[in-house]
Amino acid sequence: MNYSLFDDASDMQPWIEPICEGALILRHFSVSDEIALLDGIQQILSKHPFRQMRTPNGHRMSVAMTCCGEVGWVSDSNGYRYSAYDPENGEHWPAMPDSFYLLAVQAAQEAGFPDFKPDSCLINQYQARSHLSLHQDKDEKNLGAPIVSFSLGIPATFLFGGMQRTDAIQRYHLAHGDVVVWGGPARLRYHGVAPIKEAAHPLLGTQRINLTFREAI
Ligand code: MD6
Ligand code: FE
Repeated sequence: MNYSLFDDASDMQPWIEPICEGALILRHFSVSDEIALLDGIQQILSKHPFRQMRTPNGHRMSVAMTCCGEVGWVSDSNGYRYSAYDPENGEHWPAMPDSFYLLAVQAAQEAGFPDFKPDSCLINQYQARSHLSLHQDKDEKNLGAPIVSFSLGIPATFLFGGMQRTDAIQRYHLAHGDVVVWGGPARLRYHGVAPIKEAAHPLLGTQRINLTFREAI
């Protein structure tokens, strides 16, 4: 039984969950800006729809991606890299919406990274059973800058390992509105996303969307 008038609201109060030195989760951080984020995503998708890229060894990724900002992350038979152009249509990636930039800077600030100036945002779409294998984010030019990662829609289990692929892995439940900030001594830790379980979210339906902001160039 729920006796408090305020339980629903207080459940959504932001709070900080430390992961390790350099990494933490800002719980519920972006819930109040969900509409601005979804509007921005829709705008980007209208000209640069989600697509499943191929890894250098020819596998199609289960996660679908698009980008905004000065450069976007692309993968094909030539490898992973940042590019100013969408390989699907040759057009420049769309500018990062101001609302995205401001929210990412704010999140970084709250996590103790006051100088963050993201120039790239990778937008990932997960459906049920999509996953992201363990990897390091090391293609960015400024590894002194953190990565700021927004989760929207259905939940995920974030896998957080160590500096070696074979190190022990911690698991974190990421819900709509949660933001992971990741830098300093944690910047090159292996991480991934476990296969997504079927679920539905009132605003996003059966998908999870993840935005990751970086200083890539
Ligand atoms: C995701 N995120 O959460 C994938 N990388 O869908 C990442 O790969 C990631 O969340 C570096 C730092 C934070 C992240
Ligand atoms: Fe990553």
